[in-house]
Amino acid sequence: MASCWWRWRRGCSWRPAARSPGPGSPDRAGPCGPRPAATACAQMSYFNLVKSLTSAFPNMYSISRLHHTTSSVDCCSKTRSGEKYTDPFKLGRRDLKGLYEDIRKELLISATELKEMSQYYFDGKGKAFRPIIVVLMARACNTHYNNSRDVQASQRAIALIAEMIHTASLVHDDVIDDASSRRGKHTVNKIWGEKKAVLAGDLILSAASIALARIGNTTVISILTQVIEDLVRGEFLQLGSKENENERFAHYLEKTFKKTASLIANSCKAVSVLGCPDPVVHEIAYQYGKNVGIAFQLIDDVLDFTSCSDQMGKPTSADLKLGLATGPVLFACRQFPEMNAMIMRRFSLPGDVDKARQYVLQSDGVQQTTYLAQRYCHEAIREISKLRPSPERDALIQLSETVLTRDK
Ligand code: GRG
Repeated sequence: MASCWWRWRRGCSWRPAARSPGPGSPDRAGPCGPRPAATACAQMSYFNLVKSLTSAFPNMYSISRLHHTTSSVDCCSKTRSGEKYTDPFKLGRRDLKGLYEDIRKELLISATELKEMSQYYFDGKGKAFRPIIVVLMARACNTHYNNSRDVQASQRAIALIAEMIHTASLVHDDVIDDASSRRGKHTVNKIWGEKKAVLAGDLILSAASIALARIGNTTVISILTQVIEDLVRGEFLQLGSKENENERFAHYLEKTFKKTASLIANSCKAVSVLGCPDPVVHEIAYQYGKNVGIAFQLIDDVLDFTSCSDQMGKPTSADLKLGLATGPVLFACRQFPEMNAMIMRRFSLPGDVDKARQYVLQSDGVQQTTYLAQRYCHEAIREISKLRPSPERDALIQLSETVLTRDK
């Protein structure tokens, strides 16, 4: 099993970037060339180590223990830059005071019902994962370029816009999936109905577009407009399925990039463009966001099998019920080929969902998906480590670990 996903990755452009991997990097064992025996061996034992760790401690996937030397403790770390910080969320939130009030101001419209609907999710209950990455990336790039750690108003606006695009897509997604709960409360479509929910999502998206236009930077406008196209294409990809196993995995990773990672990657790129003129830095910011974003979604797909509904604030096994074969299923199918038929019929026969869930839990699909997420996080860390040291850069390193250890 250790090498099977390399075959899937072949020909897939959504893999972690594999430019000049350093010694010991798992990317040395990539599909492009023969693997030296010692490296292959090291990778096998590394893989077995991760595998045994993840099966023994399903909630303890810390890559810092396995990969790199940043010491990582829960609430207070000495970072590579030598400064102390509490945690990436605390550090990021300093720049995000009043985030939701500011978003609600963007949505100040006269129609009371439309206003209530479009402001419904801006209640401070989301993780604000995207805005936090965005402001940390802004400060990390500003420091890298001119040693200024201040966040520009336009960069903070990108954090708001990213959260607004994210929320608009959640509102639309819940309509498509006919979802009843999100973040532990009823969805907009359940309260106000589908038609009004679609319009509320549109309104949030239009307010985000107005805020984006106000920044007045055409490069940034085109970067964030790409996200909207990707979200729609990603959702569309999810409606289709592939018969061939290799194509299926590539399709899954492309969908994952478009639905989840593109927003994070392009928001990171946008703040880097606003803070620094160097295209190399823009690429680092983009690659960090892309790799963290893919890892984030892979873990989301794992949590759909391992977490309980209360923790997630939405029903679990939701993906199977929607007919979706995510990472854990695709890996499990290697061990239980009888799942192929179920995948093709999108788990539509009575008992399919329960059977598929059992297969996944009996297989190493959860561990393999987690391992894959670790590799994307490792790549994100490799990218961001190219920036000059700063507390924010190190918080982004820490944050990529949080992606792996999160339980909601
Ligand atoms: C309106 C632009 C637009 C898009 C329409 C419906 C659609 C096309 C795209 C759906 C994209 C989508 C909802 C992807 C899911 C991404 C994801 C992992 C969401 C969960 O993110 P969390 O856990 O949520 O950060 P919170 O609740 O913390 O914000």
